[in-house]
Amino acid sequence: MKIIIATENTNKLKEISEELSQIPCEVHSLKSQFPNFILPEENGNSFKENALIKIKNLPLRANTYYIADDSGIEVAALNNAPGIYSARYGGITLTDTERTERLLKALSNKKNRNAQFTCVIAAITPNGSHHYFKGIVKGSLTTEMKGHQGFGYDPIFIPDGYSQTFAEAGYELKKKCSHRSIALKKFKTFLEKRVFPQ
Ligand code: ITT
Repeated sequence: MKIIIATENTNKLKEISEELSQIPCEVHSLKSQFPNFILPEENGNSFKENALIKIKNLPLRANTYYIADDSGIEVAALNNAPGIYSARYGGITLTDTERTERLLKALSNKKNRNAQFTCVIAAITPNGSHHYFKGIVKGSLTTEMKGHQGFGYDPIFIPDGYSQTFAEAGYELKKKCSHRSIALKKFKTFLEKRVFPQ
């Protein structure tokens, strides 16, 4: 069985591949299988819609599951922005660091530092059915960037129950409690029941 991951974000690809490495299947990036495929514009209104958009035009193949991740950070003091616009917050030309600094600036006079990361994994099965798996991790935002691991907003996010940002603690912490790990664990349970029944 093959799982093809549709993302242009190399950090996401690494995290998803690592999480799926424990199951008996081949895991491939979309680029390695369809080098000329361009991910469609993400013009949906939810994580769920945007996750499906990334894979819905791919050709169905026997024994092949397509998956895509749409994710983002929702900040309570900003009415849950940037949410589905997290990758574009501040404009598409910004680097991750510039984007994160911009978010910190928008929060500079805000006492409420609550935030959550959400991830929705969309999956298309070999027979074309669609399935969704959601993960949320709640936490709080720091007032300055801390740590150098991970990507995106990892340097300012401390998950509830921990004292370090995702960027300080690194992948071991994300593996335990991140939005992506939670969604992927649900996807793995689905696969185990469907593809590898006892
Ligand atoms: P693909 O669409 O190609 O998968 P992308 O990075 O554009 O890549 P999204 O549209 O889902 O993906 O945007 C997700 C953004 O949310 C991402 O670029 C980060 O800014 C942020 N984000 C999501 N998960 C994150 C995580 O685990 N750590 C830090 N930031 C994250």
